[in-house]
Amino acid sequence: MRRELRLHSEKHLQIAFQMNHSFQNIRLYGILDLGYVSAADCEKATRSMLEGGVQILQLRAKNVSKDLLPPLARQIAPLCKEHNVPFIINDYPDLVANCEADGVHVGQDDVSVAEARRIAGPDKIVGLSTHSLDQAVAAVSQAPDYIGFGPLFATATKPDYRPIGIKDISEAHRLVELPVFCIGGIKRENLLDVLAAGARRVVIVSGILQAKDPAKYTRECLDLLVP
Ligand code: TZP
Ligand code: MG
Repeated sequence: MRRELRLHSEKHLQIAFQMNHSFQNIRLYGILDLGYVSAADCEKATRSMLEGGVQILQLRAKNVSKDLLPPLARQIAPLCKEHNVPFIINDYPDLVANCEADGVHVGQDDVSVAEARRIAGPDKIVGLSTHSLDQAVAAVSQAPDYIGFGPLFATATKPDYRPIGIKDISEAHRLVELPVFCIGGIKRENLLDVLAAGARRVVIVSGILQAKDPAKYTRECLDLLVP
């Protein structure tokens, strides 16, 4: 029994190492949010984001029937695979397999990281949202593969959350030994300020999806992130 436990935790450590390692070069996280893109336009928007260079892509569908996600996800997953970009489903660990996804993103009020991992599978990516420095520090004990940290600025994409600003970004990076993705109200125009405050990785949602040319906008953001 003891030996099994040890083997299990070694395997988990190895998986965690591989996951962390694979985040090494990931700086730009794009979210295909159905609040901005219709189901009919998902494929086109996905192609633009991938062409522009998002390095991880999430499907986020609030206020949309759960049944609609698998067929949509199965259009998006192969495109992400072609670009070698991990594909993440928001909120639903139980849909990961059916959506051909590489992982799931959960919030503070969703199932725990451990439960999400149990449901999605041990080799899947599990991300966790955090909304304060305290939550970011507390996230470490849950061992997600990455955290979101924000909203930094007020944003229509997540209107009910108090923006936390940029003052805690470097402390979050100092205290949290996980990939930290800053999120919330980040646009091409304020990206350099966010980076100057200590951010290394960012999520950009409405900035990309509402741009006249989403691929170009994405490329310009990536150029700032990876000079
Ligand atoms: N979690 C914290 S802020 C946010 C989420 C999903 C929304 C980010 O969207 P935008 O449009 O880039 O501000
Ligand atoms: Mg959620």
